[in-house]
Amino acid sequence: MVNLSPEQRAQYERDGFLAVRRVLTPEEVQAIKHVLAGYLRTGLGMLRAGEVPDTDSVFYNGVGIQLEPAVLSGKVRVEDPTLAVRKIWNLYGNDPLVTRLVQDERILSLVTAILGDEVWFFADKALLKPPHIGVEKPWHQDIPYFPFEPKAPYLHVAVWMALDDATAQNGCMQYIPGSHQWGNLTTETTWTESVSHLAVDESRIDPSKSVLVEAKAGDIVLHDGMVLHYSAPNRSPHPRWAFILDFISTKARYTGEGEPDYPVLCRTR
Ligand SMILES: O=C(O)CCC(=O)C(=O)O
Repeated sequence: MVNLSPEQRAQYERDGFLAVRRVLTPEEVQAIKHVLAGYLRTGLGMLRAGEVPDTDSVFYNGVGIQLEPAVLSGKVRVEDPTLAVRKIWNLYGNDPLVTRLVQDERILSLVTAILGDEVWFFADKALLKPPHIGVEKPWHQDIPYFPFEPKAPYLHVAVWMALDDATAQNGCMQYIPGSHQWGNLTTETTWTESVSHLAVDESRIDPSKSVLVEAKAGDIVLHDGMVLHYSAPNRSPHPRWAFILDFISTKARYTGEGEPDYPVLCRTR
């Protein structure tokens, strides 16, 4: 169990994000990386033979794997799948370690301290920013991506786990403090080569107000679904792997088809 102090809670409510240091052990970080690398090596084994998929994403046993644009376009040839991928997602229910992690009491205690006793687990994804070619994630808010209303603060928490040390050079997270209170600024779909994003009204963003949150492997950064956030391209020789879990308060209204079939998780005591 990880308890947030009153100061940490107040900081999260004021800024819309909060770094919680040294939550995962080095062994746990290595175990998650090992799982991800296993899926990448199996799902993208073709790279070793110099073959590149002709689509942006491939699926392996229900797990999605999205190539970095530079690899997909052939601009850069990478044979090692762990150095070629932008994103891998949907491991919950496929991999036992990730399935356990989603229900880990340290994670759930952090999430329910913010969202209340009952939450939906919505999604998992790892963003890998390989050395030299990892693309930026433009400024955005998360909730507008998700089939939930209202687009308002304190209904979604992202649990962003550093699996490598994340620095200004390899693309650590950046936030505009307090912007979770600014309403829905999402405007249109934009593209970074083959990768689509929901962009926000850039005139509202003053990059000089952005706070870089460097993190050591094993640290967690929590952020609200409405806070403006960004990560820069990785121009360094070091990878920047992060694993992200998205949780939604069951007080939010589901706007997708039928009934939501996301697992409902409760505070552990
Ligand atoms: O890890 C990153 O670079 C971006 C993560 C992000 O934007 C998110 O979790 O919404």
